[in-house]
Amino acid sequence: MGQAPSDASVKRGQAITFRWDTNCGVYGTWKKDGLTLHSDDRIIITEPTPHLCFKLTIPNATEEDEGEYTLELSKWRGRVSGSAKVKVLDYAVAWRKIDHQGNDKVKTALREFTPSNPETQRLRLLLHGPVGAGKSSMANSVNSVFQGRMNVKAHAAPSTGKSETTRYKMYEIKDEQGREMSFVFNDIMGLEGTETGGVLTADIISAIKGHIKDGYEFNPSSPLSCGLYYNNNPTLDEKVHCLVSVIPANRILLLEEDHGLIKKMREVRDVAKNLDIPHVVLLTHVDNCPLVKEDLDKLYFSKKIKKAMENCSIKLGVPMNRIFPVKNYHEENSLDKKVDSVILDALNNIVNFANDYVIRPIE
Ligand SMILES: Nc1nc2c(ncn2[C@@H]2O[C@H](COP(=O)(O)OP(=O)(O)O)[C@@H](O)[C@H]2O)c(=O)[nH]1
Ligand SMILES: [Mg+2]
Repeated sequence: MGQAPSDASVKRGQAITFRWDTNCGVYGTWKKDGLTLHSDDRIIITEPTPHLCFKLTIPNATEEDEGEYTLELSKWRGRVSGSAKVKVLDYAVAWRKIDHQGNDKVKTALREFTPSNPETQRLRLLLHGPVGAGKSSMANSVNSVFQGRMNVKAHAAPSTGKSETTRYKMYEIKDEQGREMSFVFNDIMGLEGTETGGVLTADIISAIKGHIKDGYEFNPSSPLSCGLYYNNNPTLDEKVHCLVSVIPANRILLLEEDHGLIKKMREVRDVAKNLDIPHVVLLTHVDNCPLVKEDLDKLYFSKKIKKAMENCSIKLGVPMNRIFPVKNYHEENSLDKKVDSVILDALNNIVNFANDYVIRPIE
C-alpha cells in the first residue's frame, strides 16, 4: 500500500510534511498522538481524489507539533496504518559534532597516552564543584567507559545534598585488562554556597598547587597548612595539571552572579589562571533537558544546553570551547555509545589541555 511516512526532525519554524502514496483508492484519517487531525489555519491536510496521495503539512512547526503522526487508511476490505514521530529541534544543525564512530580511536589514543614531559608520570585532573554536581559520578563514568562495564569506585551520593566525599581521593583509571592510564582524577569534597560548610576554597587552591596529599580528611572550618598530609615542596608530578569544575547545567542558570558558589568557583578559577593551569567546565545533568533525555545525540541541538553553556561562560569567566556538557552514567546498568562519546570527547580535550600545561608549566 505504498510507502508509509518516516520519522523526521525539523527545526522550529520549518515545515513538517508527510506524504503517503497508495496504489489503490482508500480513505485516510490523520491522527496525532491518537487524536484525529483536521485542516485548520496551521495544518493543511490534502487528499486529492481518487484518494491515492495523502499529504499533511504544517508550514511553521512549533514545539507543540512534536509527537506521533499516524495515517489510518481504510478500504472496504480492512484497515492499514503507518506512523512517524516528529521532533522539533531548536537548531537545524548541531553547533558541535558528536562522533560515536570515533569512540574507539579516542579510547585507544587515551590508553596509549603518556605525558610529554618525563617529569610527570601521569596527569592530575582535579574535579571540583558543588555537592551533588556529579564529580564522583564522573570518575566512575570514565572508569566504566574504559573497563567496558559499570564501575562504582568513587562513592556517588543518592542526591542528599550533603557531600559524600570528605577525603581527598585519587582515582586511577584502568582499562579492562587492569592497565592504568596516564591520568588520574582527584576527587575533592563538594563546595557549598555558604561561608561555612563544604570544602574551603583555600584547600582547593592548596590542592591545585599540590600541597594536599591523598587521603586527607577535609576540615570545613580550617584549611590545611602543615602536618602529615601537607606537602611542602610538591614536584610538577604532584601538582594539578587541569582544573575541572563540575556543575549541573540546570543549576548554573538558577545561580545569581553574586551567589557564594559562583564567587568561590571564580576565586579558584583565578588562581588556576594565574598559575597558567588550564580550566575546563563539565556541565552535568544535561538529561534534565527533555530533548537530551530522550536522545543524547540531540545535545548540541538543544537551546537549553546552549543557554546553560553561555550562562556558565559569563558567570565563571570560561570560554565556550572549554565548556563540555556531559551526561554521567548514574542509573544505567550497561554502557551506551552516545554517553561514551560525550564523556570521551570531554576527557580527550581535558587530557590535551593538561598535557599542554606540563610541556611548559609556570614555576
Ligand atoms: N540525571 C543525572 N544524574 C546524575 C548525573 N551525574 C550524577 N548524577 C546523580 O547526582 C547525584 C550526585 O552525584 P555525585 O557524583 O555523588 O556528586 P558529587 O557530590 O559531585 O560527587 C547522584 O545521585 C548521581 O547519580 C547526570 O549527568 N545526570
Ligand atoms: Mg562526591
